[in-house]
Amino acid sequence: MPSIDYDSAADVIERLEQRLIESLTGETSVSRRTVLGSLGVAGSAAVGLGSTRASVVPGHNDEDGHGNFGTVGEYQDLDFDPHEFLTAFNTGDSGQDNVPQQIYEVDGRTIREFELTAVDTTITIAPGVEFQAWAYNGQVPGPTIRAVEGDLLRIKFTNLGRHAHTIHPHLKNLNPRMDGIPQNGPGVLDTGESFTYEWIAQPTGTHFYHCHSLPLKEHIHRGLYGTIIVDPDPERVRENPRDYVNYPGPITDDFRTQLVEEARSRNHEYAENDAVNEMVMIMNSFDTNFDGENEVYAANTRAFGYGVGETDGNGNWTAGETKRPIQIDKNELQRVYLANATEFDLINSFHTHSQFFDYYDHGTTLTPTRKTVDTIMQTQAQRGILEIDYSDHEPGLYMFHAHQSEFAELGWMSFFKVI
Ligand SMILES: [Cu+2]
Repeated sequence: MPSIDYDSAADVIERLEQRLIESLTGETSVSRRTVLGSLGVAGSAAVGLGSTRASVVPGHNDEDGHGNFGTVGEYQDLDFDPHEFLTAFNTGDSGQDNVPQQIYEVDGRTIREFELTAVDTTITIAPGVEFQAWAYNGQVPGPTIRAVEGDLLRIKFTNLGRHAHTIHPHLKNLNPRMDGIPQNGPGVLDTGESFTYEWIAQPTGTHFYHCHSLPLKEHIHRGLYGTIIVDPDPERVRENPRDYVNYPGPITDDFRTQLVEEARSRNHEYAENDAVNEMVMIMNSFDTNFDGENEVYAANTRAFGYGVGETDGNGNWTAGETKRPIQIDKNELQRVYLANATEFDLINSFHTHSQFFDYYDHGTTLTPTRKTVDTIMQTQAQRGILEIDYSDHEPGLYMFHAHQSEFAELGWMSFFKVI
C-alpha cells in the first residue's frame, strides 16, 4: 500500500513550479492567482503579501514585502465554510447535515450516536491551492462531536477511502478494543469495512480524535482529525468539586458555587451556555509538495480564513467575500476550544493582540491552568479552552495568530471584529 499519492504530488509540484516561473519572469502582469499560487515553493514572501503589485522575491531589501498579512484573491470553492465550522457542534440532538446523528437513552444513560465516514477528497487550503485530503465526512477538520461527561458515544465508522483507517479517541477509554489502533480490537479498517466504536465521554474537557493507521504522520496530516468536547455535569461538580480543580486548598461553599457556575456556563444543555460565544479552532498545516515541511498553516484549514480581504496596509480594510473576520459581540464571553493538529513542526501557538485570556489546558479543570496570558503553545494533540473578555475594549479589529512568525505569514493569522 503506497503511503504517498505520488501522482497527485507530482501534479501539485508541477503546477506550483509553473506558477512560480510565470510570476518570476514578470513578462505578464502578476495576477493575484499567480502570487498566491506560488506559495508552495516561494514560501512566506509570497503568501504574506496582500498587495496586487506583489513580488515573489523574498529578502530584506524587498520593498514590496512590507505590505500586510493575507492572501490575495477569494476562495472559489465554497463547499467548506470556516465560519460555519467554527460553531458547528454535533450533539446527537442537532448538528451538521453531513453528520448523521441521534440521541437516545438506554438504562438511564444518554447515548449520542454519530456516523463518521472516511473518504478521499480535494480541499482548498488557500485561494487557488488544492490539497488531496483524507477526511471524515468529507471535511477537514472532521466534525466536532459534543457530549456531556458520562454519556456514551457510539461512533458508526465506515471507511470509503482508498487506504486503511481508524478512529482513535483521546478520551479516558476503559476498553482497549475501542482504542482505534492497528494492534487491538478491529484493527485498521480496509476500504468498505465498518465498525462501531463505543467510548464513555470522559473526562470533562476538549479532546482530540484522529486516525491511527501507519504511517501515522501522513494519516493525520492528510486531514483525519477533529475534536470531542465533553461538557462538565454541574451536579457532579457540586458533589466532587475536588475532581475539577488544580488547587490543593480548602473548597469553601463560595468556591464550590463558582465551580458549578463555570460548569453550567460550559454545558450546552444549560441556559447559561447560551450567553457565551463558543468557537472551535483546530490549528493545522499542509505539506503541499510532500517534502516533509509545511507550506500552508491555518486555524481550520484555510489560510487567512478569518482575515480581512482587501487592505491598503495603512489601517484601511474591507471585508472579503470569503475572507472575513470573526464578528463578535463585546458583551459576550468568548470561549475558544483550541486543538493542535499540526504535523512536522514540534509546536504551534495562539496569541491575541491587545488582549489577555484565561487558559484551561485540556479543558479538564474549571479553574484556569494559565491565568491572564496572551500566548500559549500546544504540541500535536494538545488542546485547551480559552476564555476571552472584550467587554472593555473599543470596537474594531483585533488580530490573533500563531506566534511562530513563519506560521502566521503562511496563513495562521486572523482577526476578531469586535462590535
Ligand atoms: Cu488513516
